[in-house]
Amino acid sequence: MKELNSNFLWGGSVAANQVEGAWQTGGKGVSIADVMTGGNKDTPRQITNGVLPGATYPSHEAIDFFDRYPDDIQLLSQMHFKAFRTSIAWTRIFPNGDEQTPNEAGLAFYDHLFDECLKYGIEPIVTLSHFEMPYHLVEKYGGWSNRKLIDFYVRFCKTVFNRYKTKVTYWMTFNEINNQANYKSDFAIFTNSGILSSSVATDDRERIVYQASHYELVASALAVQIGHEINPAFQIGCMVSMIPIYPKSSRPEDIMKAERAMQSRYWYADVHVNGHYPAWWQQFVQAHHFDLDITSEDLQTLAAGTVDYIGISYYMSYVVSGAGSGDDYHYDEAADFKSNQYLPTSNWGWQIDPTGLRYVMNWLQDRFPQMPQFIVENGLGAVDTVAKNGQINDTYRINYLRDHIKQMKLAAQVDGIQVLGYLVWGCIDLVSAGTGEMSKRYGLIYVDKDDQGRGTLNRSKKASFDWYRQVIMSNGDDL
Ligand code: BGP
Repeated sequence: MKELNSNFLWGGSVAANQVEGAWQTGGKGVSIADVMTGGNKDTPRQITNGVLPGATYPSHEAIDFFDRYPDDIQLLSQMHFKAFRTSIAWTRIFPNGDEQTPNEAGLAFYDHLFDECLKYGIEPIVTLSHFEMPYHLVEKYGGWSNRKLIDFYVRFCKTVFNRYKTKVTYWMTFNEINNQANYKSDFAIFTNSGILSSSVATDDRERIVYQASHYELVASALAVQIGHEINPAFQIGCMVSMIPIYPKSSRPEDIMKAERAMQSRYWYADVHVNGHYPAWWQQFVQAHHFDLDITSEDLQTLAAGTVDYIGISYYMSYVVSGAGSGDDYHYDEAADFKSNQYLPTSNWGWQIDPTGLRYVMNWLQDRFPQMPQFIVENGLGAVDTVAKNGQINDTYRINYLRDHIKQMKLAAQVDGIQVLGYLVWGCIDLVSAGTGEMSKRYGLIYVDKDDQGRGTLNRSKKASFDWYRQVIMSNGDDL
């Protein structure tokens, strides 16, 4: 079997709002993440106006990466990381989002962070927007339902592209942009589109999310063009949450339903990569009289701003069955997704499916044959126990990662897919995006903090730390 490239980007990823804390330091403004309470797997996080009495805001301190990043990056370098993905908190650079002038203290923070990575030969990989838009843009403009957001986002991108053009090569425009396809989820439309569900009539939600998605896609395409003008060597990708949706049986209705659910979740990638909307999408918005604001200039922008690679997050798969709305592109994640009898489930109900990773990589390859793929998130959220001697034996995590890396290697080595790299999500324990918990841990490095915010914040190595170092040093041979 052919080897993985010697410059394969092994490493890990985080997002600013899930690690940094220091939510008001250095002139930082309030972001979406800063007004979300904690929750757990049974109780959803609440979206507040930031003043809910007694609320805990897990992002306010997070794991204090803002102050501790030199030590943390040093730990990652001990695993021989080649790449480290984080996001730039928009609110450190433009605290409200609609200012003309950036905040120098915020810009300086990321200069130092990227320098620290580069010192160890670690490539910084940057997500421009990862569930952390300025809350002011939600309140004043209705988030991405407003066309004005395009200008604000583009100004932010231009500023950071120029500032870090000699330090950062790999960028992604929006984290998991396609999650808002699940427009019935309050969490999805708040974190992706910056829209408060309370401000939208239920029967208008879908239209508004399509409109917001269009503005985001235009903004992404503009960012790609501007980025390439600033530095032609930039590699600017999209980022799509890949969850394969399988038919529950061989019934043709189930198969059609699964195919349509896939189309409904992944048309965002069609636009990012092909530069235009798929035919079914155009029919669909017409048939539903959505009357979207899409100009001919927008369509030219989409065509001119196609991405350089597809970033993928991968955790699980789902199953659907065809009873119901098979003739329409509507699908409802909460109601339609069924469990798969052949797969085990994580403590948080995510169905573990390593083969599904190879499957979605092939699915994308068939759809976008020339596009390199980059696995920018994969990992297991689990409860870790610290033994009396201080050891954390996370064999379940090692098994999960090993099984997924094996499938990723088959995709690269047998199926001929160009894979740029593989990043373990939450390589250091962090605040869960979905639940706000600390106890849903993904890390190779343990952080002493619990769901109530208690703990020393001390870092310690889990068993997976040494295992992953060996994986990287052997370029994926020694699993
Ligand atoms: C993705 C997000 C991440 C991340 C991860 C795990 O959806 O891009 O921000 O947190 O999933 O999800 P969770 O934190 O809910 O376990």
